[in-house]
Amino acid sequence: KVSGKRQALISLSDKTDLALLGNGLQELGFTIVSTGGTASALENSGVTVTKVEELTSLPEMLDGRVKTLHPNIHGGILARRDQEHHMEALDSHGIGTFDVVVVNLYPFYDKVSSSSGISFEDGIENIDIGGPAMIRAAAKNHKDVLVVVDSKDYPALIDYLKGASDDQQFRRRLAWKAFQHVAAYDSAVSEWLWKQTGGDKFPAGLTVPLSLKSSLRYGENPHQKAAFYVDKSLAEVNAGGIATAVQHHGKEMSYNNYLDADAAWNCVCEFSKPTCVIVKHTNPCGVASRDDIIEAYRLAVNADPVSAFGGIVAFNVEVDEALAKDIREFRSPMDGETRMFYEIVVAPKYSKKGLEVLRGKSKTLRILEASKNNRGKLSLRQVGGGWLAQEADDLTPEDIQFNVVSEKAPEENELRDAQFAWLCVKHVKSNAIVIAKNNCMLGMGSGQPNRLESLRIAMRKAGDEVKGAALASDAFFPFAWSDAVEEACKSGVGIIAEPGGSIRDADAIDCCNTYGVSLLFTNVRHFRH
Ligand code: 93A
Repeated sequence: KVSGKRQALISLSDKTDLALLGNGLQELGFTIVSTGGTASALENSGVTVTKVEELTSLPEMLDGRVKTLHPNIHGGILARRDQEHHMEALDSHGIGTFDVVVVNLYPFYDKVSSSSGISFEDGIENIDIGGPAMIRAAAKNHKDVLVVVDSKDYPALIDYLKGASDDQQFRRRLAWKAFQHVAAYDSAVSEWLWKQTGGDKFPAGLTVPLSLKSSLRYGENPHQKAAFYVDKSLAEVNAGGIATAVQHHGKEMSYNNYLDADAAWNCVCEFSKPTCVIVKHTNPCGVASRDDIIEAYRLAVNADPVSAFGGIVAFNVEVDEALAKDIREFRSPMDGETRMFYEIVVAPKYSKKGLEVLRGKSKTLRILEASKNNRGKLSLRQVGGGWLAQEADDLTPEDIQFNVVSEKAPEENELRDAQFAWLCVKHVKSNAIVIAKNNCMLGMGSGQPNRLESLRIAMRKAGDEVKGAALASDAFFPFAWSDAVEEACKSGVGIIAEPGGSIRDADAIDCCNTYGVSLLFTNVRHFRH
């Protein structure tokens, strides 16, 4: 080594905990080499720094495009310590080795996704070239170079350097993380460039920059290993959604918790009025909108108290003290005694008191604060040997027209009920039927391979209340007479909303006319497989 001292190379856009890192390395006797902005920040924290220019004998040039791309830097990272001729080459050119490389990249995702937007030229300038080159070089040579891309790893790095052991697993883990960081970055760049080609239609130039959020205790069942990955290009710009939710309390989120919380959150976000949605096994089993959110909550539980027990409760408004108390105390309508038990409460906000009260409900109750998922435009599902990609089903209520095809025109309140049922049915697994009245779901049937059976389940749950209620079906009715449409009419529903489009549409219309029921065609289907 030229200086005889261990050297660390630091070049950071995100300077979180830089002082901790710089001082930690300095105390361990490292010489610290750094780029312009990082060097100034380190000096401000009392760390002595060697500027990269001193090693390269060249200034940062081309507006910063070339700062560290130089053999005096990359030679010091890439040289194999076990190859004599590598070390001789470094010596003959006066190049010192680097033992530690700490780099994070230009904030490309934040810049191109900022709400104010940036020009194409600015987007290009935010593509980091020198940073990934250093990270890749260090990760390749991780046997001798520790590479850190995440400020959360600074304490572990310092501890490792203090210790005597040379744990190759630790080094490999850092290298793995480093390549993940670069891969996610390149994916985001490529995705952005795809959009700049005017190609925002499918088939997209699909690259999904995934990064590991956490290992999960297990998957859908305890014998399945599992983990949660976030879509980095989305999560880092605060795109909302369950991946970015903050957990205030409770047991660790499980695989099924994430699925259910996601379903509940997506459903409740559909509604503009104060609404409560209760989900069990990804299906909403209770939904109600009211000006008074406590009333909405109670109605949602009452819709199906058996299913609601152990479910996920979502609100689209703040949980204040009064609501939190009701969640804590409300007794199951089944026996009027047992307090309702839930896995998760998810809401956009909690008042201080509200949070305090909910925390007191149980040790395990997971309390999530989520923001609206406003960029989840791509949905991916795995099939054997491949992935299916589609745009998310993000039609809004305003996008849907409810065309009256029956002789009977609906009353205003019937139309409102049908629209409410329609919002709910979109979130129920196919075949999906929802029965609703007065901004409250009364019954739902889901996941049955035949529509008639889903309808019967929904009607059974709605009981007597089905009279005059609205019924929504996620897809058209293949048969009407002596089948689903006639059974619904006979049960006394006042209005039916369905997509239409069956070769037997005329039968459905005739049937509704015979029973004096209003029929609406939406021309939109909401399959959910
Ligand atoms: O413009 S670059 O692609 N060319 C380079 O040679 C280079 N070297 C480091 N970007 C480069 N960097 C990046 O600068 C790092 O990845 C880091 O994000 C940033 C740190 O710059 P500063 O220390 O001046 O704040």
